[in-house]
Amino acid sequence: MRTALTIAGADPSGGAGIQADLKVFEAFGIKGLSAITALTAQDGHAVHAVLPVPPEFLLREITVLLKKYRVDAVKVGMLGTGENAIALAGLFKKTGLKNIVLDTVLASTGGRPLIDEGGAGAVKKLLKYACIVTPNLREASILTGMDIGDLQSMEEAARSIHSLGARSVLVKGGHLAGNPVDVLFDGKRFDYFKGRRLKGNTERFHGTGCILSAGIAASLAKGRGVKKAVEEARERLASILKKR
Ligand code: PXL
Repeated sequence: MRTALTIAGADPSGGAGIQADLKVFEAFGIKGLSAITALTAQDGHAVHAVLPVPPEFLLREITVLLKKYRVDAVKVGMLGTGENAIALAGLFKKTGLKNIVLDTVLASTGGRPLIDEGGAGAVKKLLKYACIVTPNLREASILTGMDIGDLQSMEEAARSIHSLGARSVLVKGGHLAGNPVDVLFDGKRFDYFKGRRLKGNTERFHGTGCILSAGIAASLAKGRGVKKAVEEARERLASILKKR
């Protein structure tokens, strides 16, 4: 059975993090494995507290799984600490894991940091292992130091993040005004994925980045190419949002 591993934070409210990722893997018909980077206390609206796992323990969680299972794709989400990011970079270098989807989670929508200070710099060390990286506008702006407010600056940010080592970059336009567009850049060409602006509160959109990146990983695990994986993940996300 095709298998994907999520390396992410735990969300007791179930909408984001490993809980969301495992549900997505199941919906794609693949086996889901998980390694928890941090516990959170949250209620679907706001994150109240974060307790990261030490890097040695995170590596232990993963290496135990890798001894037993063949992993076809990996989704990386919230890391909790820069130390965890650096530990993962070392592991990716050693193991040569493929189809790594990097969701550069830096803060919750409510603004609570989901990685410690300086952690964003450590997350950059993971870019060269990523088959695809999926920053939202705020994260793309932090990774590049650019102001991003329109399609042209999204394209420039995608080029800049690609030059940092990620093979494909999906800059998500959900936080732009108007109907959102996601921009995919593979180093050669741009693809544009247009959506419709949906109404709702933070709870409706909680975990959408997690669901999207997990869907991409699941689709890659099934052997699809990057563009097709983004399409399938977006379709799955749209059907989940319809029911919320
Ligand atoms: O959506 C970002 C995110 C990722 N992972 C976990 C989270 C959140 C947002 O709250 O709690 C565990």
